[in-house]
Amino acid sequence: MPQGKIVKALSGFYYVLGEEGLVQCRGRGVFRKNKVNPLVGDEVVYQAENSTEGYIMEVKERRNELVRPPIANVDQAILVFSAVEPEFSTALLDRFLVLVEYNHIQPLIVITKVDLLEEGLTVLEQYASDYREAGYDVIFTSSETAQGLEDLSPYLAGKISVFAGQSGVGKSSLLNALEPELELKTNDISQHLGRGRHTTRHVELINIGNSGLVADTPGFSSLEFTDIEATDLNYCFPDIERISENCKFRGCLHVSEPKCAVKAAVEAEELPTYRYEHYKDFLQEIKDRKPRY
Ligand SMILES: Nc1nc2c(ncn2[C@@H]2O[C@H](COP(=O)(O)OP(=O)(O)O)[C@@H](O)[C@H]2O)c(=O)[nH]1
Ligand SMILES: [Mg+2]
Ligand SMILES: [Zn+2]
Repeated sequence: MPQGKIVKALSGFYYVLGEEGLVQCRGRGVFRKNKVNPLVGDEVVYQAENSTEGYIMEVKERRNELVRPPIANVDQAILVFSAVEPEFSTALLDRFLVLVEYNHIQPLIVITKVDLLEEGLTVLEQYASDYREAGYDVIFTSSETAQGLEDLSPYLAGKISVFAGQSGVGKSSLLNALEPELELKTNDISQHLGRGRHTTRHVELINIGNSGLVADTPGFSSLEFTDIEATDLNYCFPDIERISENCKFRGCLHVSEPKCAVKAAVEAEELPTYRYEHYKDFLQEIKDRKPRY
């Protein structure tokens, strides 16, 4: 039986991109009984009734699963941050990075609107160098001048990506610049009109460039650490995780423990102070979180 990937879910139909093109499928009744809920991004086995219609017979095991937007098997999160308007924020970037790492998704940092920078590029270059040191890839782009777009394209090929980032940073502009036929609305203020519109929207993976699939709705819209435990946080900062191998105590939280390699690395300027400060802020936020019942 043929296999494919669900690229859109709408009104009880799943649109499966198979080798022969798009097939409109229904789920088998047995899914409802076993509470298997096929998601956009799922790899499925389907039975074709004819060249355009069929039934999903099996959903392959998922590598991961996002709740908002509901997508399975996300390969990559493109974290879009503008150089200015709104101002670049390492606190917000670190928060996104933690959420992405916690979901075991590969992040890519994209800094947009570099055409608006006059001074200030050196500051951003320093941040970029810090994040590269931590283990992340960083790309500078402008949708105005097309700078950096050719650097970004290869990252999208053959993967399912979600774009994430504050409203107004240039996500839609970036997608339009990569794929002009999309004509996505930019400067879209409807995002501010509450969450109702978002939850009722269907999710679709759109084709970008050759063979890249991108979710048409931004990911990681909730920036709260609802599931992350204090001991998980270390693993959501790859630079801190690496250094922590030299902490004296296993399970060191790098706050008040003696012989902490992470604190020593900050003192020695081997770890940027702001990364450590954000780690501590997030740790406190997790500790202060109300228990769930
Ligand atoms: N100068 C400049 N403006 C940009 C760039 N990218 C986006 N913008 C502007 O920033 C605003 C928000 O962009 P949009 O793509 O809607 O952001 P989104 O909310 O993240 O999708 C719009 O007015 C865009 O024209 C860029 O690279 N350079
Ligand atoms: Mg947008
Ligand atoms: Zn430590």
